[in-house]
Amino acid sequence: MGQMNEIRNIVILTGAGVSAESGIDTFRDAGGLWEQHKVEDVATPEAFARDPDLVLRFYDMRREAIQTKEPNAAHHALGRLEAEWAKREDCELTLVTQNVDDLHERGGSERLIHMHGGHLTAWCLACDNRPEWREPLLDRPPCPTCGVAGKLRPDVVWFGEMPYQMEEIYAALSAADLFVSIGTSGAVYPAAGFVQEARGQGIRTLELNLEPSQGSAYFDESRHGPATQVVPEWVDEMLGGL
Ligand code: BV8
Repeated sequence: MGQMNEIRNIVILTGAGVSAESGIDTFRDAGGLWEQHKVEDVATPEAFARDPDLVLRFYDMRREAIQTKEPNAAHHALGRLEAEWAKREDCELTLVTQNVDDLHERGGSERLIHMHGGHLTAWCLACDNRPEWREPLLDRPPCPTCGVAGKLRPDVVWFGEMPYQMEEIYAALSAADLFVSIGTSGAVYPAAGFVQEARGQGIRTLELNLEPSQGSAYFDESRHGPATQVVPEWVDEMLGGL
């Protein structure tokens, strides 16, 4: 991995694999099927228009599930890396997650971009606010901001919708010395394209995943194993065994 001291700005991308050992199903392990639907067919604006109850039940079930889970050693290691990195002169760490759970926050990460939104805010289509939200949406509750009922949707980026904070992400990527992809299959764009973006700019790339992802060939280095093992090991290496 070359000299660690050359690495100042790091961009980390995580996917469902980083939360797998906390007991949150990945899209693959759940077979990507839910009630005989592929996630790509349920997580779309068209599906929401066609069968809002099906989509709301899908998200109510997952929103409830994540509130019973705990961050794992990988989340905590990334929180530790961020805290240590912040103490270093001219060093930046940006964590971009595709995950919609809050385990990175609870593992100590603060410089976090949820590019596909999150389970714990809702999006009111009447007033466009995104209030904190932990309850079901199936019964069409009123928006806590504007009071209009039945206009709250999951604040999650569906297939065909534009991911959040893309400018910020590309800005962080263009300033990076290292791009690390953790626990993602490399199946969904634009996230799956970040490694090619990094390579194109001559940025070092590392993959930490249970098994080779679809984009594995693009990485300078790939380490395979469970996130709770390979991520703390990598963080210790980056911190010089602090
Ligand atoms: C957009 C939120 C444009 C919802 C998600 C054809 C070609 C290329 C692209 C497309 C195409 N057709 C359509 C597209 C675009 C589409 C896309 O990429 N489709 C795919 C199916 C081909 N993308 C989009 O629509 C995106 N938007 O392109 O907008 C645009 C332009 C202009 C104007 C408007 C719009 C939006 C995509 C976002 C969809 N939302 N999530 C929700 O969560 O319900 S996607 C969801 O699946 C995740 O967020 C993630 O992004 C994606 C893949 O999931 P992963 O996190 O990678 O999880 P997965 O299960 O797949 O893999 C787990 C990995 O972990 C595995 O590798 C496994 O080995 C590993 N693992 C397992 N256990 C462990 C482990 N690793 C370590 N330790 C372990 N213990």
